[in-house]
Amino acid sequence: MIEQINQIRVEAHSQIFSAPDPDALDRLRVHYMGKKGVLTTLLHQLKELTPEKRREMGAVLNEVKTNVERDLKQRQTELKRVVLDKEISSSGSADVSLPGHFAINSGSLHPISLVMNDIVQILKRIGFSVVTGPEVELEFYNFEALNTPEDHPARDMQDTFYINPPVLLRSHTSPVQIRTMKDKKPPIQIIAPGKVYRSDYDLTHTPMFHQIEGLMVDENLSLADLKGVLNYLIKNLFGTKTLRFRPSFFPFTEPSAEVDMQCIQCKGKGCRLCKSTGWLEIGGCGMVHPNVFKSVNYDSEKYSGFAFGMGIERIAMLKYGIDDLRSFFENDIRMLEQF
Ligand code: 2NM
Repeated sequence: MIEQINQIRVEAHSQIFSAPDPDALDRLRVHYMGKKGVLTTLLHQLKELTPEKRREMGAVLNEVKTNVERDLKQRQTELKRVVLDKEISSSGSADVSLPGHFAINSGSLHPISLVMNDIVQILKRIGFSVVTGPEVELEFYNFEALNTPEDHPARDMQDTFYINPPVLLRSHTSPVQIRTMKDKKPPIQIIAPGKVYRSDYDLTHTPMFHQIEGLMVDENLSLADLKGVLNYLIKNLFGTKTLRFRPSFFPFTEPSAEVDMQCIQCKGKGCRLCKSTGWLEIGGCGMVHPNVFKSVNYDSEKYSGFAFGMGIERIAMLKYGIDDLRSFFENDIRMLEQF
């Protein structure tokens, strides 16, 4: 029996490693390890031996069996590689355009960024340029130059985040317009998008939110030009052109107005979204106040200008039908991946 086992040991190894393909290898597996395979048969024959011989032969046989199993496994791995190499070389090269084995999650833009980009791109088409400025500002650019008096409620500690007076977090992006006007002579046609900060936190207010403001200064600009720009913007953003201007007050514009858009849900008939008014407030606007021009050394006899501003969160809620402001700031992937 020992000669037989030793012969198998030598033969099996060389046969396994010269098996040309997976089918030939499988036939060898059956030949040695199968139910009627040569190793299995020998194992059955052990019981005909004396206990002493059985123990001796059993140990040798088990060692050979383990080696054959290991050789089969190793050759299988080698042959898989051979088959794959053959497939790749017969097709000329690997097809790198094949989809991967795993779904890769791609990122997407935050709805606030989407709306911001939309508005910027729409206004760029009619000649506006984007300008940015610091979020940590000085009282001068945030209030004083904007004709906002010392005792104006907006300057109150309760509404504005003061870092160390006169240093504060800007409460609107208008200081960017002031900086631009101090730098450049008219004509000016700019938009200032960015983050702004106010000490306010409830269902409809967050201490940080996003704004975009526009400013145009030239000779002979009028309210008609302002209305033209806003009509164009809202037509391209929401598909409606029906706007309403309600008289209002801002320290930096005169006259000033709140801008309402006809309700996009009920088309003005009245619904829950517009609280039965038929209108949705989308921003504010006005003609630049002469005192603002004075603070940037523009001649208000020669130049006139209009400005407008809107909150991006509010626009995004209307555009995408989002009813909870807080969902913008929670970064819940189930909300974000819908955009
Ligand atoms: C608004 C509403 C009305 C505005 C004014 C200016 C500046 F710098 F030219 F005076 N920038 N932005 C303005 C005017 C902003 O947002 C609701």
